[in-house]
Amino acid sequence: MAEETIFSKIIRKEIPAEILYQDDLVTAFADIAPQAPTHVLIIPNVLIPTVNDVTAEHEQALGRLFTVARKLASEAGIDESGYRLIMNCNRDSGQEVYHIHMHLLGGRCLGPLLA
Ligand code: IU
Repeated sequence: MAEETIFSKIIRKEIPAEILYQDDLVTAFADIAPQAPTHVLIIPNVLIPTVNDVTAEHEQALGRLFTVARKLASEAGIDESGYRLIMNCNRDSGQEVYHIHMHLLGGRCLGPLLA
């Protein structure tokens, strides 16, 4: 069994976070160290440590990450100007929290991906 991270506590509302959306499959909350005017993390409620741990069972929850990203981007008014969705996997990507999460970033020009 993978070890829980602080994100499981955020899902269960055991620690405070600015939760922007929650349903039976996913939770979205504001990143505590925003890198752009809009910086939201969208996570499956089930603990999946990295993308390497994804299986077919997770397809519904992981698909939901995109529909929620789209909804939150629209609500933030950045759907037309544009935004970036990022998922890091393991050390070389800089993954810090081992509960997979989609970063939704926007509200400024983000520049080239590998800058
Ligand atoms: P990464 O993809 O694992 O590098 O991103 C982790 C993100 O989680 C990072 O942007 C942190 O600011 C963010 N975060 C958070 O929002 N709340 C927390 O309690 C912790 C990290 I720990």
